[in-house]
Amino acid sequence: MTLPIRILTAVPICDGHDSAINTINLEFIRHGIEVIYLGYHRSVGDIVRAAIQEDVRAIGISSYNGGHIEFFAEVVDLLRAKGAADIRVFGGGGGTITHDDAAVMKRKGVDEIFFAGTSLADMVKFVHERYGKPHGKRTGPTSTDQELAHKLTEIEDAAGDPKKIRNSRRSRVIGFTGPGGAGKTTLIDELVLRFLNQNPKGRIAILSHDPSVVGEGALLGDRATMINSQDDRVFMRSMATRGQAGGLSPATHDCLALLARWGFDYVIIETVGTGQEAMPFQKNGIVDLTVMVMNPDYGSPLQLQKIVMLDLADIVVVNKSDLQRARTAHTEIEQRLEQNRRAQQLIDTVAKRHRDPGVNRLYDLISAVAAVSDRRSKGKRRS
Ligand code: B12
Ligand SMILES: Nc1nc2c(ncn2[C@@H]2O[C@H](COP(=O)(O)OP(=O)(O)OP(=O)(O)O)[C@@H](O)[C@H]2O)c(=O)[nH]1
Ligand SMILES: [Mg+2]
Repeated sequence: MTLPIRILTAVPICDGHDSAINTINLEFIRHGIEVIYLGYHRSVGDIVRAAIQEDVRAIGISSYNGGHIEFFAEVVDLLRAKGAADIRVFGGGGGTITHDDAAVMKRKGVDEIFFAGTSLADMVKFVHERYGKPHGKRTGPTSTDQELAHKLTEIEDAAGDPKKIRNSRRSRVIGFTGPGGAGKTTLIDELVLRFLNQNPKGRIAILSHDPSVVGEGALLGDRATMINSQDDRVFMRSMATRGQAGGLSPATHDCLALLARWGFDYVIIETVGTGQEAMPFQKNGIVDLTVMVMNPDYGSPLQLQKIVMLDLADIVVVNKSDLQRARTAHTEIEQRLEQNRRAQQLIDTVAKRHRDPGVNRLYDLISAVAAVSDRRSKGKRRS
């Protein structure tokens, strides 16, 4: 089976023209390409960091507001400086990039520039022909992030042939799940902000999932929602489920095992938006704490009865508490959890609000649980 091509797409800093790249992303994923979309208004540093962590074969940049000669060249130069010249660069910008500009850009190391009037089919063909082959043998990684990124690619591409990564975990692993659009990524990004502020030397990893069917492409869009996580102390990797139902990918377990012994303080895992029957962390045995993020608009209490994760989660979050139905949702979910007779916590949050007290409470709770499990494992080691 041919492995999906992974590429990163983005729009440069001070540029909000994302309509072209949104159209192109859709066309790419329809043709089997996995696109990690970083969003618009992105700096050279953010783009290169993301491309290295995601270990993509190429970066597609869509630029309309000028400065493209310098911007594309800076991306190429920074990739080279980081020992990641195997990640190629291409892009377009309609009529704002002239043929003369494109010639200069190519001399500076850009593979291709697409002009106004190019068909989407031609761009898809280019990506398949130019970036169809996996990275060949690469020179040794120049950073631990790059080494980790290469290893994750090996694991992902060998999924189905598990490598049996040793589960000798050093990090605390927190699993986030919940229905599509409930606010999982926004919430994780806010928790990351608190972690970075309180741990000046700490590092955190995020393994984030979006759905895909075997042999088809995927839009891996969680990075576009992240603001605080665009930081050198955050290692983020996006994965497509590649045909596996239930919210995770066939390679998740091994990737998670590797991340968990790499030396991060926390590893956070986000599932795809899940349905009523999903129990994504049951088989993994590697998650310390599970957080179920709910949207207040789930329907009626009858729907709540059917959601299996509400029996299993350690913490249930009613996000979007700014919405009108949130109060009712809190009461209904509280009643649902009482039937479980377990010590589950219920927290209301507004993840999209800065300094939200609910998110603070969630952060404190996660830190407290982590501290208890640290003490326990230290105790075990001593005895
Ligand atoms: C749509 C549009 C907008 C929309 C943007 C909506 C959105 N969310 O993207 C709105 C109205 C919001 C807008 C706003 C502005 N715009 Co405007 N906008 C355009 C417009 C009309 C079309 C661009 C477009 O999306 N084309 C559709 C794409 C699919 O086709 P294409 O451009 O021909 O691209 C082809 C290839 O290049 C390739 N391609 C493009 N990108 C990529 C990337 C990859 C990876 C690949 C493989 C291929 C590829 O795909 C296409 C295939 O045929 C252009 C004018 C024009 N006709 O180009 C101005 C234009 C880009 N805008 C312009 C300006 C100045 C602005 C504003 C500053 C206006 C203002 N004063 O407020 C703001 C800035 C917005 C911001 N925050 O950055 C100028 C830029 C001038 C310059 N650079 O010198 C232009 C050229 C208009 C003009 N002639 O003055 N704009
Ligand atoms: N009103 C409101 N909107 C929010 C809140 N938190 C997140 N959102 C919005 O909800 C939308 C989805 O947020 P995400 O964080 O991408 O949700 P998600 O659960 O990660 O989505 P998937 O990964 O696609 O399942 C975004 O437009 C957010 O801005 C909140 O507390 N209140
Ligand atoms: Mg998400």
